[in-house]
Amino acid sequence: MSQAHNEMLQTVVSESNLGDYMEARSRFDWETVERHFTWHASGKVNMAHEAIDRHVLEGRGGKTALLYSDASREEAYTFADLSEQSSRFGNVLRKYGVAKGDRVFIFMPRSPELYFSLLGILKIGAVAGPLFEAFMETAVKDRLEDSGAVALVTTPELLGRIKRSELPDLKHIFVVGGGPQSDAGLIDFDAEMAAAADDIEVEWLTREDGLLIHYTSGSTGKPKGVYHVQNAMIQHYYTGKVVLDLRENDVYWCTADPGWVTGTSYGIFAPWLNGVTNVIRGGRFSPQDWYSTIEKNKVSVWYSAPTAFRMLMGAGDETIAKHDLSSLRHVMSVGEPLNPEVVRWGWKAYGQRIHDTWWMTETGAQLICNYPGMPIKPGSMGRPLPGIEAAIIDDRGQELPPYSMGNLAIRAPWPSMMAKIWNNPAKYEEYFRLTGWYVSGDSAYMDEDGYFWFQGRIDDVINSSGERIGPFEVESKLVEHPAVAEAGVIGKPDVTRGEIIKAFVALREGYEATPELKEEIYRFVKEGLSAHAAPREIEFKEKLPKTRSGKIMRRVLKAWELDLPTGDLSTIED
Ligand code: 6R9
Repeated sequence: MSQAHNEMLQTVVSESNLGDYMEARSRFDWETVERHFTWHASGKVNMAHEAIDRHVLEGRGGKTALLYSDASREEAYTFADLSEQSSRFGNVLRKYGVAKGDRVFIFMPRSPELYFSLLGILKIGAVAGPLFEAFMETAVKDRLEDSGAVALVTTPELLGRIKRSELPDLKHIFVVGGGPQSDAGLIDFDAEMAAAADDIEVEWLTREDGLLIHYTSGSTGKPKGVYHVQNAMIQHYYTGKVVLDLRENDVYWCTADPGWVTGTSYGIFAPWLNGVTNVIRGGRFSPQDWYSTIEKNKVSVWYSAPTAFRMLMGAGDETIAKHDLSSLRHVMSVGEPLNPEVVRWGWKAYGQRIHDTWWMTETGAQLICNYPGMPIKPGSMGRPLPGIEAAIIDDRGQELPPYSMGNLAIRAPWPSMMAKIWNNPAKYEEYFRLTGWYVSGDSAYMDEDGYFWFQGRIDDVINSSGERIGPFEVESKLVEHPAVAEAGVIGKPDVTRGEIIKAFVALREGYEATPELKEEIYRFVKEGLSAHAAPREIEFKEKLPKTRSGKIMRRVLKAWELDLPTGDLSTIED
C-alpha cells in the first residue's frame, strides 16, 4: 500500500464527528420524510405509483429507469415504459380475477419481465412474493403453500419444479417466453401482455396494506413469511437518499436478486422512489463480467455483498486494471460481516471506502450503517441512522454499557418494520418479547462512539455467501434420504463464503459410509432443496449428540468441528 493510501485510510478511520451526528439525530423526524409522498395529502397509497407512475406524471417519463443486460439481451426502459408494462400486467392479473391482498409469486431469473410483473402485482394491490430461481421442488412448494399464492409468474425451464397437484390455491401460472400454452392453468404471459391495455387505475391502498412477502430462514421450523406493507416506502426513500446517497444523474447498481430482500428494497424501491437509473445484470457472477457492467453502464453507486467483494479481491488487481471504474462514487455492502481487510483493499483497489450496512429481511430497510460523510471504522457496521434507536440489551431487556456483548435490539417500531409473519403470529411475537424492543437474533457490542460491531448469530442460522439458511430445513431434507437416520447441520467458517454448510449424518442400518454416498446425499439436497442449501461437507457419525428431549445439539457439533470445549452437557442423552 502506498504512503498516500495509508494516509487516506487514516482519514477514513480518524476521530468521529459525533457532534454533527447527534445534531442530525435530534433534528430528525419521520413526518418530514413522509411529506415527500403524494399520499401524505391524499391518503391514497400505492408503491408502484410512487416508484414509477409518479415520475411520468411529473414529467420525467422519458428518463431511463432500467438498464437491463445479460448474456443475450441488452435493453433500456424509461419510467414511461415501466409504467406501461406494469399496467399491462396489472390488467392481465385483473382479467384472471386476481385482486387486492392476493399473493402472487414470481419464480424466475432476473429479466425485464420479472420487474414488469412485480410492479404490475403491486399496481393492483396484490402482495408480491419473489423466489430465487435456484429453489427446487420442496422449497418452492413450502413457500407457495404457506402463503396460499393464487398465481405465479415463471419460465418454461422452471415449470417442472412446481408441484401443481399439491397446491390447490395456485390457480394461474403465467409462463414467460414459453409460447402458447396448451395445458390448463398455464397462461402465455407474452400474448396476454401484448393484448392488455397499457394504462390502469391503480388500486389505492392504506399504508398498512400489503406489499411483499419474503421467506427467510430461522433455526427451527419451516421458512417464515416476512410480510411487509406499503408504509415501508418511507424508509426505502429516505435510506436511498442518506445511505445510498442517490442523486439525479446517478447510475445505480445493486447486485442482489429480488429473491433476497436486498434485491427488492434496494434493487427496486429505493432507486426508483428516488427516480434514479437502475442497472440490472442477469446471469452469474464473474469478476470480468461485473467490472464490465460497471464500466459499460458508468455505474456511480454500487451495492453488493462481502462474499462478492472477497471473490473480487481474490481475482486480483490485474483484473481491475483492465477496466475503467472511474465512474464509481459510492460503494456499499450488506449481508454478512465485512472484513476490515476487504475495506482496506477496496480503498486501495477502487479508491472507494466500502460502506457496510446492517439490516435484515424483517427490518425491511437499512438501520445501522456507514453513510457518506461519516468516518468509517473498518469492521464496524456503523451507527444507527437518524430516526433509528439501537441498543445492546441483555436477555431481560436491560441496556448494556459500551463493549458488553449482548442482543442487538432496535426500538420498535420504524416505518419499514415487518407487519407480521404470515400464518404465524407466535413467531412474530417472539421478536418483540422484550417490551419495546425488536430483538434481532444477532449479537453485537457498541463502542464508546456509538459504533456497532457484529459478533454472530445467537441462534443456529447459517450465513453462507450472505444467504440465510436454516439448519432445520437442510436437516429435514437430509433425513428424507433413505440412507440417513439423523442429521445435524452447522455453519463452518470459510474464508470466501463466510460460512459453508457442514452436515453430520448418522446412517441407517445396512448403509455403508462411502464417498459415493456422500456425493449422492449432497446431490439429493441440491436437487430437492437448492444448491446454496446443500452441505459442501458431510461427515458420517455413529450417533449424533442429542438432548433428552431428542433435539440435536448443534452447538456440540460446532464445538467438535472447531475443536472448542463443548460447554454444558447436562441435557445430553446418554
Ligand atoms: C439484508 C439482509 C440478515 C442477517 C443479519 C445478520 C447478517 C446482514 C450484516 C450482517 C454482519 C452486516 N447481516 N448485514 N452481518 N454485518 N453488515 O442481509 O437480510 O438475509 O435477512 O439477513 O444477515 O446476521 O441478522 P437477511
